[in-house]
Amino acid sequence: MKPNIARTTLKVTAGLASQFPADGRPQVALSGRSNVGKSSLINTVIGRKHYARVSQSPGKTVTINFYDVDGQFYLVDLPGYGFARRSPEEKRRWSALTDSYFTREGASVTAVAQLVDLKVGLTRDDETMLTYLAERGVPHFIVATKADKPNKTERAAALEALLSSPFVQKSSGVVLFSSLTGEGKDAVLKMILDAAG
Ligand SMILES: Nc1nc2c(ncn2[C@@H]2O[C@H](COP(=O)(O)OP(=O)(O)O)[C@@H](O)[C@H]2O)c(=O)[nH]1
Ligand SMILES: [Mg+2]
Repeated sequence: MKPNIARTTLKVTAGLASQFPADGRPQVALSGRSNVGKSSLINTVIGRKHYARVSQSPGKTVTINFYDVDGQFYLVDLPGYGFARRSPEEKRRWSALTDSYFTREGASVTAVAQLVDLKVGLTRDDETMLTYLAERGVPHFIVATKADKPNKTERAAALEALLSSPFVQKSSGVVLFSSLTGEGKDAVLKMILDAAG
C-alpha cells in the first residue's frame, strides 16, 4: 500500500546507535550541512508547517531524528555538518554517530537525499559526504534547496555547476526545491517514496 506521507510521526531522537530503529523497514535519510533546509523540507513534504523544528541557531545537537512514515518506512534526519562554531568534541560525535548509522550491522539505509544549498553550491563538506556515499555504494540523489533565492541567471549557473561537478554522479538526479514556494515538492516526495520502495 502506498504510504500516506501526512501520517508521519517522530519516532525517536537518537544520540546513540543503540537507539536506532532496528525493525528492518526501509530508511530514506536526509543529509546536508546545518541550515541547508532539512527540517523545512520535512515540514513541506509532510504538509505540516511546524512539525520538524526549524532552527534559528543551527547545529546545536548531534542527534538523528527518525520519522515513522505511515508505519512503512523511516525518513531519517541526519545531524547537520559544517557548522563552524562546533567544538572538536562535537565534530567527533558527529562523525561517530553518522558513521555508525551507515556502517552498523543491520543498517537499513536505502537511499540518501543529499541537500545542497543551490545558491551556495557544493561545500568541501558536501563533497566529502558525496564521496563517502559513493564509496559505500549508498544510492543518493541531490536536492538543491532554497531554489527561491538565486535569480534566474544565478539559478541556471548554479544548476549547471552542480550537474557538472565530478562529485555528482550522472545517474543520481538533481531536484530543485524550495520550502518557501513549494517548488519541487512533488518531485522530492516521489524520489523519497520511490527510494522507500
Ligand atoms: N529562502 C528560503 N529559506 C529557507 C528555505 N528552507 C529553509 N529556509 C531557512 O533556512 C534556515 C534553516 O532551515 P532549517 O530547515 O532549520 O535547516 P536545517 O538546519 O537543515 O534543518 C531557516 O531560517 C529557514 O527558514 C527555502 O526553501 N527558502
Ligand atoms: Mg534541522
